[in-house]
Amino acid sequence: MTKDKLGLPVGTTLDRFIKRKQDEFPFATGELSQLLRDIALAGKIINREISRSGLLNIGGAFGVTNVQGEEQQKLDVIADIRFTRALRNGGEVCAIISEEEEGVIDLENPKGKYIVAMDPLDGSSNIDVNVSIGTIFSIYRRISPAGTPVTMEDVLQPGSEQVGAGYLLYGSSTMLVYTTGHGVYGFTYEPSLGEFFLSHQDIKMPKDGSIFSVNEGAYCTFEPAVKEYVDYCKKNEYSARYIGSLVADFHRNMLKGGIYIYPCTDKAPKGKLRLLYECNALAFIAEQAGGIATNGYKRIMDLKPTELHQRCPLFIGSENMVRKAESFYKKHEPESKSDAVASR
Ligand code: AHM
Ligand code: MG
Repeated sequence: MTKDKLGLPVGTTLDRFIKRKQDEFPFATGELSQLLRDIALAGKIINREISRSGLLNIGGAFGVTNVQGEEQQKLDVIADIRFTRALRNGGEVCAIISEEEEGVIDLENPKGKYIVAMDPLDGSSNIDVNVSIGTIFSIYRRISPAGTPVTMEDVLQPGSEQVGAGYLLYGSSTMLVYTTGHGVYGFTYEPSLGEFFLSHQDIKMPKDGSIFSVNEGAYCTFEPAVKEYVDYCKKNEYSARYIGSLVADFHRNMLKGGIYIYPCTDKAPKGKLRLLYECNALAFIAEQAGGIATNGYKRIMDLKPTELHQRCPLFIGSENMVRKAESFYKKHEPESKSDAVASR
């Protein structure tokens, strides 16, 4: 690959990169590659909507709540429609699970081999205040034969069965970061050319770090183990950084070294984040980058989902930091096991 004076790969577009990767797998049929292209296209469209949201009447609440009881923002709904449309038109996906829809969305592509779980616009509370937001996606291969109706077994697969996962980050620049289980690659969007270019090759998360990201507003209601870990971070003068957009907090921590925590709280007794379309995707990326993701006790990708919008606590980031956080749970295990473990 040609490199410029800064040592950066030059001229590798997302399309070219996907094609090159596909050629490395002799039996690849190209469908997963096309699916990634469809996601990138939807990402470009959302990026366009977001970047001019202050000018158009697409900010603010839509006036209804989603299945989680959360107020839907207009951009949440627009992103959901755009992604669903791109995946329906692509033809590789037979069904979608979305944060914005209660049930499984049947795309009426009976031949589609893949299932996508997605949060079309994550960090909704930041949409109207010009702060980074993201899109998260997880890709599974269906279990039932193509051409038959999609089953709950198809959509409730553990994260370890993902064949791909990624996110779009709409930040100071727009990025697409994804993995298909062979490392993590990041592409930065060049809006004047309408292309994503490879900018972050084979991303590796530092084993250790000094950033902790947690909403400390709920500190009083954290489990003792979480309180003690947060106190430990403060005693060691770690930096507290919390954007309130999971993708943005995760991305920063992956590049710089850090831990993101969304624990059980009084308001969110089982955690706030959703296993299928938030935790699993980022867990796959974290592990591919050398980090880890747990619910305090168990590996996120080993959890067997039982419902579409299932929530779980999340500890994700640099390996040594997450292991340290887990060690506080181990210390408290005898007293916290019955209630905390049961809820996991
Ligand atoms: P959303 O999917 O409705 O946007 O909620 C998920 C978001 C995450 O991006 C973020 O890390 C978290 O919720 C923030 O929650 P809180 O405001 O409780 O700290
Ligand atoms: Mg979300």
